[in-house]
Order: sequence, then C-alpha cells, then structure tokens
Amino acid sequence: MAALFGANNSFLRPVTGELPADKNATTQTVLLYNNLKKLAGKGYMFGHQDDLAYGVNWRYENGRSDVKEVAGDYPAVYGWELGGLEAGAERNIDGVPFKKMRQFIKEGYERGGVITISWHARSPYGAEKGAWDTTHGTVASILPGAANHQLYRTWLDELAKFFLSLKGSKGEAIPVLFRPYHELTGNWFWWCRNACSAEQFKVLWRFTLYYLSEEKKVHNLLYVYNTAGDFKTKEEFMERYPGDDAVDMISFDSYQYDDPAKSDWFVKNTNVQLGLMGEIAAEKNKLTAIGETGYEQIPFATWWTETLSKAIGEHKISYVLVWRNHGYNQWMKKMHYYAPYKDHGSAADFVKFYQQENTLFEKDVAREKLYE
Ligand code: BMA
Repeated sequence: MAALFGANNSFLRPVTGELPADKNATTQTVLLYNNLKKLAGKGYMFGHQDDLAYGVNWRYENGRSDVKEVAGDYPAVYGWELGGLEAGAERNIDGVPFKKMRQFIKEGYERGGVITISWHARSPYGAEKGAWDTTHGTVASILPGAANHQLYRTWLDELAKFFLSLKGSKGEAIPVLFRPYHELTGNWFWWCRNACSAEQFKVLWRFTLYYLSEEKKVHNLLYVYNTAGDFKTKEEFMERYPGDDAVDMISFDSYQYDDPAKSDWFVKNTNVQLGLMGEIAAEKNKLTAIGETGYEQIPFATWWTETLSKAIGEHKISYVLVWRNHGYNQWMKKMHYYAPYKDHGSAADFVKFYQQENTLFEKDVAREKLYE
C-alpha cells in the first residue's frame, strides 16, 4: 500500500488504509492489516508454533527450524505463547524463556515474517491445572468490579510490558496477531463456553482490548477471535463474538484425530467450516485463518497435499498454523510434534506442499513487504 504519513515521522500511523480494532495502531500494524487483506487473494501463509526455539531432538540452536530443514525456507508465520508471563515467570508454559522469545520474534519479523501470539493464562485458582481449570468461575471473578479484577490488571500489565518491548531494528513496535482466549467455544479452558456466559466473555474481551490499548498504550496488536473446531453453524461460531469494533481476524482451531486413509471427515468438515467463516468475514470485512491445526506425528505420508491442502481448497485465508514440535513429551509419554523434520515420513510431501503456488513461506512474504 502506498502509505501517506501524517507527518514526517515514519512511526505515525498512515492516514490512508483501513484501521484495525485499535484505532491508534502503529504504522506497521495498520500496514500489516491492510497488506494481509490483499495477500489472502494470492495464497495462504504457513505457520508453525515455537519454530525457532526447538524442534524434534534439538533445543535452542541458532538459525535452526525443522520447517527450514525440510523445505529450505522458514515458515511465514511464527506462533509464540505467553502462558506464565502473567504470573511473572521467566519461561513460558512450554519452557521457552521470554528473553529468547523476544529475540526469536525480532528475527522472524526482520526477515519479513508474521508473528502471532496465544496465551494459556493460568487461572488464579487452580495453580496445578493452570489454563485448564474450568471449575472456579474465573472469568466472572476478573471482570471490572469483581474480586480478582485488580489481579487481572496486573496480568495485562505484564503482557503490555512484553508487547511494548518487541522492537524492530529502527525502534518500531513489531506488530503481533494477538489470539487471546483461543478455542473459546470448547470446554477445557477457564474462558471456554462451559465456564462463563457469552456476555461475560464479551466483557472480558472488550476490557482486555480497552486496557491494553487505552491504558497501557499497546498499539502493535491485531486482535484474533478464535473458536474451537466444534461449530456447525454461523450462529455457533458467532455466539461469543465481542463485536466488529473489537476484532480484526476471525479463526478457528481444528486438528485431525482420525485416520485420513479411512476417513475424509477432516477435509470435509474443515471445508464446510471455512465456507461458513468466509461468509461471515466477507460480510464483516475481516481477515481469516486456521489458528491451529495438525495431525500429531503426521503418520500419513501425504497429509500435506492430500489432506491439509484439500481441507483448505480454494478458500481465501491468511494463514494456517501447525502446532509445536516438542519431540518426546515426558508428561504425555509420546512424541508430540506437528511439522515434519529432516527425513520424516511426510517430508517429501511437505516439499510438494511448499512448492504449491498457493502456499506462502517466508521468502514469499518477504517479497510482499507486509510492513511497508
Ligand atoms: C498443547 C500442548 C501442550 C502445551 C500447550 C500450550 O497443545 O502442546 O504441551 O503446553 O499446548 O502450548
């Protein structure tokens, strides 16, 4: 987009282009928002959670990425996770030090990639269950006027500090697709459908946006509404939608659990859901994405071109992100990964997926100059 700036200061927001939910969003954030709208017509970006931090059988080695070792290119979208930051932890819920995360975010952004951040915030009650404590009415307790509201503000203070510390080489704030309270239609987190009313959820969302942008002056966020993969109608998808003025992107998470050799359920269902979401997005002029997906361990050699690619089909979305490559997970007692690594059984098919015209990796998005 040919941006016009209000003054001779590149950090001021452009006076042309549509503004996102945060009307004081920074220049680069507004540019990203507008550029993503155009990019969706060309293809969808591939994203991977924690891509630069670790992979199957390695941890914290400069420049490494399982995706790059297979495809020869980094993902276009980097997913990161803030769970634990609200409580002042030095490492997130999956052991990633926030200091390193900040550096990885900068690296990805400087190469032209897109950053998205989720937040498995701990419930103030269930220390052990963390985000997965659904028994205490946590949402009601943190809303304005309620017992834990001041505590909630301190959580957002920690997040604000982190967001404001994300700086590019010219000192500009790095834009982030912030996806809080993800899978909100599920029944496993304290912000899910079974643990709060639709009204409470909307207030939580709107307060969060207000507090971060107005009180903490965080202006580098685009807000991503994200349901679980369980909706069958537009009404179900939208039941807890906090409002057009509070959301920039709509999305859902959906994983493959059955065997794609025996069932095409994932392909069909995802297609239908993308259709429903696409209609809403067109009506409301919002961006769209599959916030998380994957087939754990990818035990199907052609999952990328035969399943995922078909599941997305001709739908115009901004990105699809696969979850993290933890490797062997002691707690789960199994291998936990969603992107292929070198010599993995689906690696050859992933290269084909990479070569498809409509899949965008880092080199593709670098050419698009999403922040200019
Ligand atoms: C889940 C698993 C967990 C992890 C959580 C938050 O899907 O990967 O191991 O702690 O996401 O990242």
